[in-house]
Amino acid sequence: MLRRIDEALINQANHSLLNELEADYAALGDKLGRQNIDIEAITRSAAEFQIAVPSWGTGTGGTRFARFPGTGEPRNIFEKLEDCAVINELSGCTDSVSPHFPWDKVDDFSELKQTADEYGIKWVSVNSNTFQDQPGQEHSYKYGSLSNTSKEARELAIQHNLDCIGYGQQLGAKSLTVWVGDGSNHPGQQHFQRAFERYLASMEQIYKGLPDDWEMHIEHKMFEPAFYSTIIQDWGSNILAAMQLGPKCKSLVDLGHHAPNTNIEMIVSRLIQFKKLGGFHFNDSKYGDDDLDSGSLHPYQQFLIFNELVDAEYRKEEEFNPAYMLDQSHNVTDPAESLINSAIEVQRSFVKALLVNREALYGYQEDNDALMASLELKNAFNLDVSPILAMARYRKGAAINPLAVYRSSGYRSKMAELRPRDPNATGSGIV
Ligand code: AOS
Ligand code: ZN
Ligand code: ZN
Ligand code: ZN
Repeated sequence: MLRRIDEALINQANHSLLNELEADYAALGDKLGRQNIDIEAITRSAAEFQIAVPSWGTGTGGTRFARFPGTGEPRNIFEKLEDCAVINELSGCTDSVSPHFPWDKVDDFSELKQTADEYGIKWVSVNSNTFQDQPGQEHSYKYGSLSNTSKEARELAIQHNLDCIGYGQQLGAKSLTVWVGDGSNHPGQQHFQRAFERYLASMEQIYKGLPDDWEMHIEHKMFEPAFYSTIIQDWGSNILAAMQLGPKCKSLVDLGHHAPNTNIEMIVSRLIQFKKLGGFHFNDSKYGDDDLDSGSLHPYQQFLIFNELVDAEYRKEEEFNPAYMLDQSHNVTDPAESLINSAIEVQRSFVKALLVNREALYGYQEDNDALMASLELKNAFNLDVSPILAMARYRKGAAINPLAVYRSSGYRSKMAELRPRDPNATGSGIV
């Protein structure tokens, strides 16, 4: 197996932290034992939890105003993969990457797949991009892509999505994520129904091109880049489209794509109930699609989402297999550090949700005991599960303290030497 971070560095750092971790883990094990929770079972589940890294998240993001790249950033998909391998080696919970085309330019897919295999990294959901024109593009997406009034523009967008499926097949991925920026900026600019009909007709063509064992995930977003109306603006339009298209089409929930204070966990429950939950783009936000680091502002909301997910697993809900991905914009941090920390924050929400006593909660719900029901959740959320997360990492050979090892490895400054910045490079600023 190819490695980016020296194992000896991780082992040495782990060695110096192990006594402390074992003491904390034993204390937490005693505490959970008193609630009849087996810490070992929880740690095993924590170790199995995996979330995908978005290839575009490994570079510094930005806004329409500016982008401030750091040094040593990846310049192509192979270098992005290298950083993803680092993130996985240290966190132990990010064994897959979600690519974005055509941002990720690939000449030889088998070489890319082979390199990823050597790092122990899988390729998951392939993202298409019809929200910007590529140099020399014959028919513009200025007035939309899959819903454009121009047949030629729609056909171009359909073909690009079909191409993405082909790329994904070569990488071993099993799903296509479709997010479009289509919409309008002026009342009256677009006929809502006709635009949605055109979108659905285009998506039908893409659906027909899905291999039998593939899924297609539709991502909704309230606004931006269109500021008056967006074609798939919320989970309502999303699930309608997914239902119309067929069982292989499901909805994807990006946490930042809702109006502030939206009850996202309830949307998740509805999508689970109707077998339409395809996956997630995790991030956090205060105002709009800010793409802040996961769990940095609303950890309780993230926990409540996992409460629904763990509940669905507990009830053995059929056709329930959502894909977990991060989708964040790292504007002021080293993207690798943010991705390591965010993956662990999502894993933390999952682990806390495992601590909820489901049968007790159902009992409180039946009895309409609102306070005890809410405390069943809150008590799980309030527990510090860090020793479980650290022990899960340690046992898989990842780092007890991933950020400390990352910094002591000097990885980014080494990359600054190996990856001189191309002054003409365009960044993937939109996330
Ligand atoms: C855009 O806001 C969405 O979050 C999409 O997931 C998008 O494809 C991705 O963030 C890359 O821009
Ligand atoms: Zn997203
Ligand atoms: Zn977004
Ligand atoms: Zn995003």
